[in-house]
Formats: sequence, C-alpha cells, structure tokens
Amino acid sequence: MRLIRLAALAAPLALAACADPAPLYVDQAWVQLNANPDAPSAGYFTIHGGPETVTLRSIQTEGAIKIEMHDSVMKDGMMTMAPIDSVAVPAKTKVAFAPGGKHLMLFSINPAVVKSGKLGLMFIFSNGDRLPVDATIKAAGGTNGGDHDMGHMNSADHAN
Ligand SMILES: [Cu+2]
Repeated sequence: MRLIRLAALAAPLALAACADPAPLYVDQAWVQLNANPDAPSAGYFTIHGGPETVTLRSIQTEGAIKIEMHDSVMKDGMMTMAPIDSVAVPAKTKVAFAPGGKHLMLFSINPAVVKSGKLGLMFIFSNGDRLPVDATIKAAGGTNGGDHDMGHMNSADHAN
C-alpha cells in the first residue's frame, strides 16, 4: 500500500523533470594571467547551449579596465587574432573559448581581484539571460601561456 502511494507521488515530479529542458549555462571559466603586467591576460570558458539557439552579445566585468572577445585565425601561416562582436551558441551545443581559439582579452585586471584569485564575469545573451560566472585566475608562467604570447603582440597592433 505504501509503495503504491509513493509511486503516485513520484510520477508528476519525474514528468516535470523531463519537460524542463537543460538551461543555458557557462562553466570552466578561468583566466591565464600574463607574465607581463602591461599586456592583457586571456580568459577561457565553456558555454553550454540551452533549449534555443542564442547569441552571446557581451561579457562584462568590474574587475578589469576593458574586456574584448577575440578569435584566433591562421593568416599566411601565422596565428593572429581578431576581435569578434558576438558568438552564436546553437541549442544544446557546447561552445568553448580555449587556448589557441576564441578567448577573452582582459586589460588591466584590478590587482585586488588578482589577489582574490577570482574574476567575476557577467555573460549577456540575446534571449535576455545574464549569467554571472566566477573565473579562476591562474598565475602567469604556466604551460598554457605560450601560444597566447604571440597573440598579445598582435593585439597591440589592432588595439591601437
Ligand atoms: Cu586576443
């Protein structure tokens, strides 16, 4: 008798869980500090597409003077990078910003924020979602910094 009653209670909950589509979210956010404090640092993360296709319109932070989205492109056999205004996030699809590809460029991160080890980012999407995400700040000198150093020099070209 008790088993039947429990099953009847559980069924509507299970249905509700199925009908609720996986939401749009962002994780694995981290910042690779640049060894040169005068050069921008790079930021990376993974966006998990939700039930509908959206566009990442902007990322904002109060922890840096300026933030830009960049993509890495091969040009005449050289890796260069170019600013991008927005990024399409197809439904139920992962979009990664990762070393060697798309990345954030963070100019003049507040030293107090660097000390705290976390940079607060606000992801703004075309469907109105505003998702706050903390990026873990990794110290300069790691093995991942290499492929971006060249990019930073190119950045100086197109930033001015
Ligand atoms: Cu860049």
